[in-house]
Amino acid sequence: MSSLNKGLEKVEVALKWDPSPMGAPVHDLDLVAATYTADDPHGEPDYLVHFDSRSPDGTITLNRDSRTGQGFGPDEAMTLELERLAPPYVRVVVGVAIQQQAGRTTFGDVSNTHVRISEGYDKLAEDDFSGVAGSTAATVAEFVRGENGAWQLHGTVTGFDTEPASFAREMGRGPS
Ligand SMILES: [Ca+2]
Repeated sequence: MSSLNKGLEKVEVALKWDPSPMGAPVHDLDLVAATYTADDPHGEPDYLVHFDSRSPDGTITLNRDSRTGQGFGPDEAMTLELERLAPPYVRVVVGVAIQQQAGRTTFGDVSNTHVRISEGYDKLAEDDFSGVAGSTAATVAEFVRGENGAWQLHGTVTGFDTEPASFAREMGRGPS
């Protein structure tokens, strides 16, 4: 094995947004990761990781969870230890869903949204969701295990228009 093919090992996805103004309904954004196995890489997720669901093997961790966007630094952050994922896992998709309460809330309604994907001090990608302002959810990263076993980051921010629960099931398929 050539070390030149070394892929991503441990990445972090960090999400920030500004709280809604005083008196307005709170904006609750959620990071969601879905894992896929080689049997069904674009179908049903094998498992999901989000605010009330953990990774069974501890490889994907939601380190920080916010329901309002208040505070300094990232409001939500997730660590993915890709190199520790068992061999059947070949794809992990990470998305952001906006909790829908009264009416329809899109990225355009939320101030200063920002997502950053990094490995150590290396920034791999970042986005401000301006390209998906009309969407209620979006995929932000797709990690794929190549034939040589190395994990790579693919894809860009893609908008969806679904509730968080259905988004988590559908996000691996791409927008319909
Ligand atoms: Ca949240």
